[in-house]
Amino acid sequence: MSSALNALKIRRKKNVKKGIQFCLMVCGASGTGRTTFVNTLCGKQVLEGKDADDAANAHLEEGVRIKPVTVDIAELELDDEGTRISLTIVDTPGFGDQIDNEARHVDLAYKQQRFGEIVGYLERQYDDILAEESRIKRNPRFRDNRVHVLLYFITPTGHGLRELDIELMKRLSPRVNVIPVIGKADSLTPAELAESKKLIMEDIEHYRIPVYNFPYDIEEDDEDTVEENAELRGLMPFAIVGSEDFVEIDDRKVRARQYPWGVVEVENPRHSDFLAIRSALLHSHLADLKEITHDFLYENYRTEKLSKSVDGASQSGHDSSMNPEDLASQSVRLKEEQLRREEEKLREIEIKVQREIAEKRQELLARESQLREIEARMQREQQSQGNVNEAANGEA
Ligand SMILES: Nc1nc2c(ncn2[C@@H]2O[C@H](COP(=O)(O)OP(=O)(O)OP(=O)(O)O)[C@@H](O)[C@H]2O)c(=O)[nH]1
Ligand SMILES: [Mg+2]
Repeated sequence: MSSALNALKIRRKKNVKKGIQFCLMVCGASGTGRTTFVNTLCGKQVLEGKDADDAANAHLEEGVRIKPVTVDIAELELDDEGTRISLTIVDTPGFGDQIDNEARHVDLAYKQQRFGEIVGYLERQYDDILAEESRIKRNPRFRDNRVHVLLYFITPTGHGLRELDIELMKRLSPRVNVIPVIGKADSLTPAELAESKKLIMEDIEHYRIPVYNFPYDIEEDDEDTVEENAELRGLMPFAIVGSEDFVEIDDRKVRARQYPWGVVEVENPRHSDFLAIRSALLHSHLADLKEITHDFLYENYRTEKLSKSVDGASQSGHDSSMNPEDLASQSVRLKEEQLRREEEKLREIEIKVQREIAEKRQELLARESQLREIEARMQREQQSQGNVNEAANGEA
């Protein structure tokens, strides 16, 4: 008992040491500043630049190219208590511009492959949990690698979404919390940026892309939450500026991009939404993103997967954008269905066993009567033999 308690305490301690686990994926076209953003967010070089990642991984099979990297960002002191976060970053291969230009005919296969890799990665993490959950003996070293949020980097074109963005975001959002961001936002003027943000949000609404939009309920949530979430929603898509360099401003070294005409400060809210997205991801909305991943996105995937295995074709094509109530009732229905099937199976077994018992009893009865018959015959034979002997004796 006490050793179990100790083990529990040690585990707790380890968890505190390791910090809260959180997993972020970045995705988008090549050169939109994903790597730079990740390194800016973590305050250190977590991901290597283009040359290293492309050359080294070019020969690997697809799927293997998506590799998570875990970094401890305890030193960032994200709130008063100094929360430690064990942050896992998943970078995805950037897609090139050939998609927009001449290569339209090779597009489809290329796109399917790229999209498949990313969606496949997300689903594999769910599969791993699903398998772990159904083990009798849990693997103590199992690591939950589900992705809690995906930052989708939109190219700073000044326009709305491209066809590719729409398609990919639509495919990703049933599996992960997607937050749209504009990469290298300093390449747009403030007016262009504002216009582009507006167009992108119109596209997201028009194409009904279920991005993570900092959900709130005016009646249920407290005033601060409503205000904070509305503010964050208003910033979408977040304007990202990242930099590996520091510039000295008023005796302070700040992360910034130095241009001949001036300095763009990463953490200046007038220059970028970096601080807002960082604090939403690592502080205010971390728990919500994890909860939605577990309670809704994973649950949704699980239901789909189980319903497929319960009765193949009839369930497979259902809409993954169902609302939570529908999903919950679907999940209950599925469980009932499974129970019913199991009961039916049990009943069948029972009937079979009873039939077998009845057959055996019949057989026994038949054997008994056979035995009785044999006995009677033997008796008769003995008797007639006795009679013959008596007669013979009489004659003699
Ligand atoms: N203007 C501007 N340039 C940026 C910003 N972030 C990165 N860059 C530059 O854009 C180029 C590409 O940046 P990366 O961070 O490597 O972009 P990526 O999306 O990881 O690119 P790939 O991995 O090659 O697909 C580099 O030259 C960066 O210095 C930014 O916020 N603003
Ligand atoms: Mg990169």
